[in-house]
Amino acid sequence: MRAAAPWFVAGLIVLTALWAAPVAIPVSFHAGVPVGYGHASPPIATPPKTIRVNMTDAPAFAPSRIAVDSGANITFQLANLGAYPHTFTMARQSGAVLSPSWTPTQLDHYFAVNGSFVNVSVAPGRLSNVSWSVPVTAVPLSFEFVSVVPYQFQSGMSGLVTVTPTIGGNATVSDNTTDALSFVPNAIELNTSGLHFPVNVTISVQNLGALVHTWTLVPQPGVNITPQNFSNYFAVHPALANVQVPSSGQGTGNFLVAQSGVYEFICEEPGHFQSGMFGFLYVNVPVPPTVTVSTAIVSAWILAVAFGLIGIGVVLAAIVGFTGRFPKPPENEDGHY
Ligand SMILES: [Cu+2]
Repeated sequence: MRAAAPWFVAGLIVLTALWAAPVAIPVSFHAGVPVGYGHASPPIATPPKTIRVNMTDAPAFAPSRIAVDSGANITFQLANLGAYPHTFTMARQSGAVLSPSWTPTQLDHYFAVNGSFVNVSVAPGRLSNVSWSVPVTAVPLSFEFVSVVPYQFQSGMSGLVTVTPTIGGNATVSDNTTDALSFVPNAIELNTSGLHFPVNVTISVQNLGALVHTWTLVPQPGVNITPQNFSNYFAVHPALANVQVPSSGQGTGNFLVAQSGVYEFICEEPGHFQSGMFGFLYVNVPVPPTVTVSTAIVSAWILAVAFGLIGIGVVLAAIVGFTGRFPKPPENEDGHY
């Protein structure tokens, strides 16, 4: 047993080393390059707007076409210039087309089921003010308005409010390029919470080196392009931003971002993307706090330690083999094991 002990110890060390070597210990640490942060601000509020709409016995609204901006606060000033009552009744459903062939009952039924944004009855010769908060939208909307007094809509008393999307806010993002063919930072976080899309983003890119670069942003979130396919990709999906970064200078650009997500940006100068010149713009997506790097480096480190342990084991085994034994184990006080 005593003779086998050193080989047992050496074997244990080797087994430990072999166990450690292939284990990919997940090691993560903060990216060497700090994360950049964009800054967002709301748009300048549009002042409340008063829109006068005349109601006549034609019967008709004048004007019958009204254009408003997304999110605006509107006061309709409804003037009944006729001898009959009229209503200003606006549908809640964008794009809904009300049919003049409907009976008054069917028209009432439509509004009873679908609701209305505005529904005001104005007596002959009277003026009525009603306020309306235009929905916030990133796409155009349209709402039909009619008079629900029987047979007025059926006789043509209708109109249309169109809503134009507006920019929900502004943001600035900055980045740097280096002659090491890298973006610093290569991860930029932009938080636009509280704003609606689209958000107008101004990007400025400072060149910290002499080589010219581009800061070229993919238009679709969640898309990863490669050095091999990016030319074809941009041919089909025009870049959202393509900032030319002059030597030792600054390039600026502007783009509208329409939705949250992770957008990749690259340098289009030949070979730069391939050399690692790319990064990501995180719109309302937190930048992962840690970046997991290749475990190859970690494995190499563990291998070095493992081989060190093997070395110690071999030396220990050699010593034991040479001297024939381990140091004598300490004896108990009473001399027994
Ligand atoms: Cu470049």
